[in-house]
Amino acid sequence: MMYVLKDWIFTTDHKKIGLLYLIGSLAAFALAGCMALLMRAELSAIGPTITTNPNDYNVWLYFHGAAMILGFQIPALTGFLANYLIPLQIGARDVAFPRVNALSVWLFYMGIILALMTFVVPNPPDVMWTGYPPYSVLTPGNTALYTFTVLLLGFASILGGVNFLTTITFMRAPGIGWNQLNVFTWCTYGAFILQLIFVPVLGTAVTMIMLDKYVGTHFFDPSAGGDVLIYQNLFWFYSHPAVYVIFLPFIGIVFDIVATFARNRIFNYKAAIYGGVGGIVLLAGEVWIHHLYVTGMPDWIRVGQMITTLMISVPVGLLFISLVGTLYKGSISFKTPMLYGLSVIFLMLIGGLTGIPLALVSLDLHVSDTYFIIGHFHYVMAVAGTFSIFGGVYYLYPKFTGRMFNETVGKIGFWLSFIGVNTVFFPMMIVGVTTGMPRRYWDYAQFPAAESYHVVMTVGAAIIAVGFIVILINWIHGMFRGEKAGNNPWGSRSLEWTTTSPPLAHGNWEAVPTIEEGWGPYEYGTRKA
Ligand code: HEM
Ligand SMILES: [Cu+2]
Repeated sequence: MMYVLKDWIFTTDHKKIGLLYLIGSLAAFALAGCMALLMRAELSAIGPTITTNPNDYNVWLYFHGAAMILGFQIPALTGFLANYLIPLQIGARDVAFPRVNALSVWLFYMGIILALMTFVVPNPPDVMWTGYPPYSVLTPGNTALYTFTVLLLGFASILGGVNFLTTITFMRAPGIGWNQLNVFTWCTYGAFILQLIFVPVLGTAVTMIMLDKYVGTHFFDPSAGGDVLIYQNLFWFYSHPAVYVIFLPFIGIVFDIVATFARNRIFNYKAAIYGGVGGIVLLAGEVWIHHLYVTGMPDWIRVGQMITTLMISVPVGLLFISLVGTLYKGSISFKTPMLYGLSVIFLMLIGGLTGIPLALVSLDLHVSDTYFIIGHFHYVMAVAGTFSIFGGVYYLYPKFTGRMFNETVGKIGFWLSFIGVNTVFFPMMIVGVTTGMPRRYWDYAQFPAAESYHVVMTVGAAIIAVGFIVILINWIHGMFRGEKAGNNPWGSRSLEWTTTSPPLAHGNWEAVPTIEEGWGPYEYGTRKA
C-alpha cells in the first residue's frame, strides 16, 4: 500500500498525473455541485428557506463559480485530458518536462486545498469568482484565500502550457505532421497559447486586490485616484479568453468522440483547424468589453467590441459546421460517449444562439445581470463543457482502467443529467427575460412571478444530482467488476488506441510507433480529404 501511495505521490508519468488531475477536478465538481444544490434549495421558495444569513449564499456562490471554472473545468480539460491523451496521440513516451508536470499537478492540489479552507476559516471569502473591488477590498471576508487560490491554479496552468506547447511542437513521432494531429491535440495547443498569454493578467489583477486590501495601495480606490474599472477590464481581459481555454479542448475531445463513433473522417479538417482554432486564438483577446457594456463605457469601444464579438462567432461556427459535417454519411453507433458528444452539439446550439444577441449592446443592456445570462453561459460553457468532460472520461475509461463500464447504467446516467440540465437552465433564460430576475440574489420577494420557475429549476438540480451519483457508481463499479476492455474497444483509428489498456506504465509503447505513409487518426476509408 505504502509503495502504491509513494508511486502516485512521486510519479512523473503523464498518465498518472492526468488521473491525479481527474480525481482532484471531479472532487471540485462534486463540492461546487453541492453549493449549487444549496443555492437552489434556498431559492426554491420566496423568503429564507435553508438559511437566514444572506452571506451564506454569497459564500456558496463564490465557491460554486470559482471551483467549477478554476478547480473543475480548466484542470479536467487541460490537466486530465491533455496529460492522458496528447503524448499518446502524438506517439510520444511522455511530455517534454515530466518533473515540471509533476510540480504543476501538486500546485493544482495546493490550490484546491486552499480553496477548501473556505469551509474552515471564520470569515470565508465571499467575493464571487469575479472578485470585483471595492467589495473584495472592503469585505471582512478572507479575500487572500481567493487570491492565493487563483495564483496557485494559475501557476499550475502556466507550467502546463509550457510543457504541452513544447511537447506537441517537438515530440511528435516521426511521420506525424501538423495535418495528421488529432483535433483534440490542435485545440489544446490553441488553448495553451491563450493560457500563457492571459493567465498572467489575472494573476496581476488579483495581486493588486491583495495589495489594496492588505498593504494599503489605491489601485481601485476612486477617492485616491484609483478606478474599479481597471480591475473589471483586467479580469475579463483574462476571463473571456479563459472561456476558449475551456471551449477549445472540450470541442476537441467531442470531435475525436464523434469521428470514432461515426466512423468518419473530419469534415473540412483544415478549415476547422486553421480557420476555427486559429481564428479563435487570434480574436480571443479582442472581445472582453461585452462583459462591461453596462459600465458606462464610451460607445466607440462598445460598438467596436460588438463587431469583434460577432466576428468571433465565425471561427466558432466553422468548428461547429465541421463537427456536424463529420456526422454526414457516417455509420453512427450511440454508445454512451457518443451520447455525450452529440448532446454537446445540442447544448452548444442553444448556448451559441442565445450568445449572439448578447453581443449586441442594445439587447445586452436589457438582460445584463439577469437569469438570462446565467442560463446562457451554463449552456454554452458550463454544461457543454461538463458533458464533454464526462464524454471524455467515458471515452478513455477502457484505456485508463483496462475495463468496461456498464453501458445501460451509462445511458441512464446520461439521460438523467441531460433532462436535469435542461430543466434547470432553460427556465433560467425564460425567467430572466420575462421577469428580469437578477442574478446573485438570495431572495426574490420583488419578483413573485419567478417563484414557479425557481421550483422547476430546483427539481432540475435534484435530477442532475441523482444523475451524477448514478455516473459515479458506474465508474467505480466498472473499475473493479467491469469486463476486460482490450486495446481498442471502440475500433478507433487514433494512435492512443494502439497501446495496451492501460498503456505501459513507462513509455506507453514497447517501441515508438512507426507511422505509415498516409496514416491519419481519422482514416475510416470514407470521404476524400
Ligand atoms: C451541475 C449543475 C449546476 C447547477 C445546478 C448550477 C447552478 C447555478 C446557480 C443556481 C447559480 C447562481 C445564480 C445566481 O444566484 O446568480 C450559478 C452560478 C454560476 N455557475 Fe453554476 N451550476 C451548475 C454547474 C456549473 C458548472 C459546470 C459551471 C462551470 C463553469 C458553473 C459555473 C457557474 C458560474 C461561473 C456562476 C456565476 C457565479 C457568479 O455569479 O459569480 N456552474 N450556477
Ligand atoms: Cu465573454
